[in-house]
Amino acid sequence: MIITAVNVQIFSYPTRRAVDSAGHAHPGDVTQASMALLRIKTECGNEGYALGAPELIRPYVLDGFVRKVLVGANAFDREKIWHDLAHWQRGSASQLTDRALALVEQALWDWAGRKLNVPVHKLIGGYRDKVPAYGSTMCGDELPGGLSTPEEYGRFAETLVKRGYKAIKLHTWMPPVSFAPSVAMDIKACAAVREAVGPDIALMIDGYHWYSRTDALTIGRALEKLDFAWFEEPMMEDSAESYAWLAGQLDIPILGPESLGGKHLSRASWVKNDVCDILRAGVAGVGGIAPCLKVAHMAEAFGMDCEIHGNGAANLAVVGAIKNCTWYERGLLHPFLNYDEVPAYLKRLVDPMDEDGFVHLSDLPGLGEDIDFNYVETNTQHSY
Ligand code: LLH
Ligand code: MG
Repeated sequence: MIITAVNVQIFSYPTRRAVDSAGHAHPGDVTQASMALLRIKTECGNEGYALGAPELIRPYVLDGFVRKVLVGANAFDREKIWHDLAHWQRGSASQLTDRALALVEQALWDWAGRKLNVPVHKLIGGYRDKVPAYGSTMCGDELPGGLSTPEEYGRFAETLVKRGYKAIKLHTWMPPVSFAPSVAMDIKACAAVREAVGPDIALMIDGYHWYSRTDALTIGRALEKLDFAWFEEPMMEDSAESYAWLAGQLDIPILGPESLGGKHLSRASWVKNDVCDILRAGVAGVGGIAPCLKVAHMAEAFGMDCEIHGNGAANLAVVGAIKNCTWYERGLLHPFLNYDEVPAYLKRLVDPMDEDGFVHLSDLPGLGEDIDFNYVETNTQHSY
């Protein structure tokens, strides 16, 4: 099945999510945002799709690398295509990112699923049809009634439990919030949430990512008393030594790495050097579904869990395909936003959750994104 065309459509859609000066999402006024629809077409006329940030797959990246590798290749040869693209990264002066690799590879999986009339999570594993979700909050803010105090986290946690969530992960306050980072506030927020939801809800924290070793140790010891399930990315992940130091002193499981580069290879080093207790990888962060599966399977071979980072169809497909991941990360959530609202460019949510907190895997062929192609056409800004 030879690939004949790779195209991108940039379209606009309304969003209530705004990004602060450090890149963290918060609620905002309704604005128009842009999204890229990557389309990979083969000689038989079938197409595969992936949705992502326009800058990832801008014309320079599409012409300079992606089309050169894909056009003329067999769409079933994902591993070969992925390695050829990964090779291009070295000579691309950092222009071809892991996230771009992931987007292209996702579209190839979507193509294969649609072509074979099978959901991708069945093609790549087929472990389960539903998975418990944790409600993953947005980072803390200074919006009254939002996530601006420990008490507000507590109240929001109660709402999430009523919605069905059996687990909650707090993203706490990070700069540019005026009082962030704050060890004391992070501990207070965790205590308020535990107090609000009682002992039977699993809790995790993903706080300021650049704490010192000693600050992280202080938080970790408090989390142990509050019976938290894991402690995520408290320090810069470039320092594996700091994580090994922390994990060596705490009983609470340390989870990572999430934002560290190095695809599946860096995760192998963390396992070999006993740097963490639970491994982490997300499709976008490690360069695709296949490298993400490699991480999860490696973790399984070492008796470790691998918690998949992030929401969305591709991450959900991986979670559905593996055994050693307990939760799907649903979010990011905020009291001012309704996550259950379907985005304008989709016909249904990719991760619908029932009242018992289970997200159901799609039975659609492909990745499970039910794209509203009429909406995309009507709102297309430009194509290339
Ligand atoms: O810093 C943030 O905005 C969040 O941590 C975000 O990156 C989120 O994707 C995350 O870490 N989830 O686990
Ligand atoms: Mg995280």
